[in-house]
Amino acid sequence: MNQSLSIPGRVSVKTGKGGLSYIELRYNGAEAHVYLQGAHVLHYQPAEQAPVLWHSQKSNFETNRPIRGGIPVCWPWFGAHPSDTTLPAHGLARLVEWEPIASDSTPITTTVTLRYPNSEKIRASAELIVILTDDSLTVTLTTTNISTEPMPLTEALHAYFAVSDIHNISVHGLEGQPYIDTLPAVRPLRTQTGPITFTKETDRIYIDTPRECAIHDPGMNRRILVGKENSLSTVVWNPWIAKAARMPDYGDNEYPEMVCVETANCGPNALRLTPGQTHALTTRIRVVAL
Ligand code: TA6
Repeated sequence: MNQSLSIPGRVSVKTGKGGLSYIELRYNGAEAHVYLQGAHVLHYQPAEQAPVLWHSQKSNFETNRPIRGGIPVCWPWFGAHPSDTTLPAHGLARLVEWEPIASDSTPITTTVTLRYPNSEKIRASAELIVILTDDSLTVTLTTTNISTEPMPLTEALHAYFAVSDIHNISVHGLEGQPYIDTLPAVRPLRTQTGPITFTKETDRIYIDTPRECAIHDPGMNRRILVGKENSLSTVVWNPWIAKAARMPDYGDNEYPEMVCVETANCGPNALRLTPGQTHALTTRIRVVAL
């Protein structure tokens, strides 16, 4: 990142894990780290709070490989590619280095903007805007269809949140919502009854919901609020024991430490952008007392 984007005390470029570069955002005791690799927000910590995002101690930190944790950008498809099994799960965005193109500081915000490196593979441009305030982190992924054809789009800001113990937390805000249970082969549609609690591998796509979710964590005496704009899918995931053991970049005993609550558009909420259309997906993360 060229130094002209640095803002003393607010925006700086540093060398992080695996020698990868990241941008440190600071404001009024809060901080966030955005790795250029994948435009990947790895760390977010409000003042006087424990880190809000989680990442695996076994994560890779190499170009062309996804980072396990933080907020992976799943784009321009979520999950398996709809027609080409040779393509990586969750798209290409998280595998390449994005270019930081702008930074800004105001009396209440610190912001950085990164641009996806255009490629012939994807006839779309994308930017990620990360805004830090003293009590929130807002991440917006904008997509513009630069082709002359309609563009199918599924996407997620696939956030991994740090929790005290998966056995003792609950996720609120999706009560009564339909969801696709992705674990059985037939991927049945079910309806959420009450808050979400966790006793086994959980991998659900809640559909047709623009609602804010709250992760209630008594062990850390906090709620993590996951607000969103222009998103109708919310993905909730914990791999639990067996799947954790199958993932080389995820520790066997790490599953109690995290839960994913992902701001997305996928499944029946998939999008189709007309030529020239721009779409912005936003997640807004805040921590409040329980
Ligand atoms: O968001 C849930 C999910 O789609 C799970 O099925 C699991 O595969 C997770 O994403 C992680 O995917 P990744 O490709 O990062 O291992």
